[in-house]
Amino acid sequence: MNLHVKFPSGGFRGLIDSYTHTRGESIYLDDIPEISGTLFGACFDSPIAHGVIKDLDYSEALKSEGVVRIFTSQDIPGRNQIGGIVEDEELLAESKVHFCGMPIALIVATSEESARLAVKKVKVKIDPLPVITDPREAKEKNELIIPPRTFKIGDTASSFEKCAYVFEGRADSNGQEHLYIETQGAYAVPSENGSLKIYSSTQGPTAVQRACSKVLGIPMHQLEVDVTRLGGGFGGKEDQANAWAALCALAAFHLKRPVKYALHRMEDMRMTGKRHPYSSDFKIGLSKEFKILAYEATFYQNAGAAADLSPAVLERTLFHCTNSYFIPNVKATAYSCRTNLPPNTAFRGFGGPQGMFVIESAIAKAAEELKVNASEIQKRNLIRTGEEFPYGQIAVSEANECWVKAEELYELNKATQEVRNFNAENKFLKKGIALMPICFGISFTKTLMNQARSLVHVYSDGSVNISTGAVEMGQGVNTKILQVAANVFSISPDKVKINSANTFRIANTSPTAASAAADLNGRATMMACNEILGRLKIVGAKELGCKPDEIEIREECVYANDGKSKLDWKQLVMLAYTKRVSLSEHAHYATPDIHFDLKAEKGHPFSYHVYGTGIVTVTLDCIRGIYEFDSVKVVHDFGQSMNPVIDKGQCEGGIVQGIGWMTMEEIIYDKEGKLKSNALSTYKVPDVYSAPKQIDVHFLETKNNSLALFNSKAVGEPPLMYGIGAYFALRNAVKAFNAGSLISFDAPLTPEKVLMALYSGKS
Ligand code: MTE
Ligand code: LUZ
Ligand code: MOS
Repeated sequence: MNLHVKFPSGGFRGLIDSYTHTRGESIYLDDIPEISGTLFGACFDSPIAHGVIKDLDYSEALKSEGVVRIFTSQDIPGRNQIGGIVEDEELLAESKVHFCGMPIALIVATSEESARLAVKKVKVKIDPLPVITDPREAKEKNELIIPPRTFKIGDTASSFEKCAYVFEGRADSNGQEHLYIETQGAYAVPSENGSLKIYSSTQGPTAVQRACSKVLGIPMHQLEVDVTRLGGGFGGKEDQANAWAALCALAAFHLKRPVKYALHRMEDMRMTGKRHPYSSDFKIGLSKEFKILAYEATFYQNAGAAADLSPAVLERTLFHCTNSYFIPNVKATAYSCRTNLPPNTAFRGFGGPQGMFVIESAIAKAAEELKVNASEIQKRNLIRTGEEFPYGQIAVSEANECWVKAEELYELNKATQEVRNFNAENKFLKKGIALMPICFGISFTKTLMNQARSLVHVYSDGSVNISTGAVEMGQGVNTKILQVAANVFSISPDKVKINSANTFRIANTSPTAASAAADLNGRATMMACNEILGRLKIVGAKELGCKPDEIEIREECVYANDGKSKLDWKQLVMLAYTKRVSLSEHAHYATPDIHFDLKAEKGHPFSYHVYGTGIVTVTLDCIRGIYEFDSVKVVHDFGQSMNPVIDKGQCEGGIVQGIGWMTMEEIIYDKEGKLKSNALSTYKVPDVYSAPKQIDVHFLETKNNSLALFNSKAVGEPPLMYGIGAYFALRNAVKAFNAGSLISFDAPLTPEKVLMALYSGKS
């Protein structure tokens, strides 16, 4: 493996997986060599969104060629329950179905084709029940997943009275298909005494282990879950990989043969949940000087038919409902509404983007009514260090730094003037520009999840092997963990290998999520490596006749009191081994100082916040309603990036994914709860042609990041939220063509909706 740079201190660049990725040699679930005798699963899933199962007839399917057995809820030896936060989700439907795509039976056959052919021969009679797809309707009918939650600071009612301006409105954002390149899937292999090894495309190996343990009714110690890497997760495999693993495990458990199930794209789109659509009401009050004095919001989250992660997503919507602004009086209430859609789930940003879209809509509404640029209001209200978020945490803010730097670096005044000039000169082409400041809290909002472990082995040849609970899904976490070991030991990256995430090596892992995997698992790795290094120093000191703290390893040479010794890394390791000193360590890290009181809805839930400012510019064709994003220019708070190539990639990917959510990816369920956008021909994600023509990422170096790994702030989710600026840039372009447009705050702003908006409100 050529890693370009021998030592990390020389500036480590890129991803360790690049080599095998580009050669097509990286191993994903479907690349695992199949053991002979492997069987294949496929689900018969509900064609109806809500109803009572009257009859299930799979006699024809059983006779179908290659079919070995068909499993229903009756075959579950443990509990038919996969709900994580709330126990409200059956693995296989018993008497009722709650959404189109809900698994009813698992067909196991000798080939994938046979299994899928047999699925078509299953007959079901379902007495339909009323279908709810709209979260506001669910709220009216009191169909709530959990009781509503409210975050409050100050007193909104009395402050609205003091405001010079008050505006109200409604904002809607739609869901988003994860569209990981690798679909969901699992492969369960039985071993002795009823144990199983389960390969799963999951962000949460322990979540899979727990779900399988519950379903099979066997202890977790019999379930080895192994994850080499994912072809993307984006939150979609934080919780929703469990079902497929549990189904494979169920079949393998009964049949004592390996069983695999990798979903086809359309099955995946139909059966799995997505980003939560939200419908929200807002009320914003400003002073004469455009200070936001009061803000109220009510969020209706479309949770789908079961809780899944919705309560946690709901919470993050509240945490981020004021984005990067300080507002002294806030009251935000959120309802998690049960509908008859597949349970919606984690998706990059985890409810944060939905909350941020609403405050940005409120600001845009105010700006439009007051006939000023939204940026006038945005800038005046950016949170400052020492100010308080509605949930009680005191900000250590980079919001102003990012904004001011973006203004200067990207010559905002000039850019704004250019847009104005362009619009004055062009009748049917209009440009729009918008600024999007972001603020995202790093840590799982559930405090207990902020823990991780790392198992480090140094072998007698000086090579190092590391296991953590972190799952590599293209975000580069393995590279960052490798950098930690290479750095602490001061050895070549070639000497370090990162293992698959495996529940027998690392127990009780939190999912790789919340952008926190490198911080948590990297810290644990740093602790383990430092522990081993300490032992090596004692061995070296004895050998070289000095004190342990006088020993240093630099680029694989051992130094005593700054003098190069006769020992190198390999010899030191071998010496320790011969002296019977342990060369392995298992370390545990728990983020310090975070807490949250659920009764008061106050606390200090995040180890830190990530800030940034993006400037989005778009050109709109006002005859066709189509558009191109000229540029997205951001100043992003990276702390001190430990791997600029990875971090820039995360920014670019996040931005394009955010733009997709806001402008073109349109999930459509009909009134009966059937997914109409159920294939890549009807669901459009950004391609190279629709990605912005230019993306600039400026690395703002900031301090105060001692809880970040090597002071390098978490980067996985925050950049997605720059994409929200795309909606507002596009909206501004529409308004430049038709100031009286009746355009609503309704994302995604697809070309279709743009075209309607361009000519709405005109007589
Ligand atoms: N990047 C790639 N290439 N693929 C992914 O699936 N998931 C995102 C982000 N970046 C994702 C990604 C999400 S939702 C999260 S939470 C983080 O990566 C998780 O990894 P981290 O904690 O190591 O940042
Ligand atoms: N998952 C989770 C997350 O369980 N808790 C979180 O706070 C979170 N945040 C972002 C993404 N996933
Ligand atoms: Mo990311 S939504 O935390 O998997």
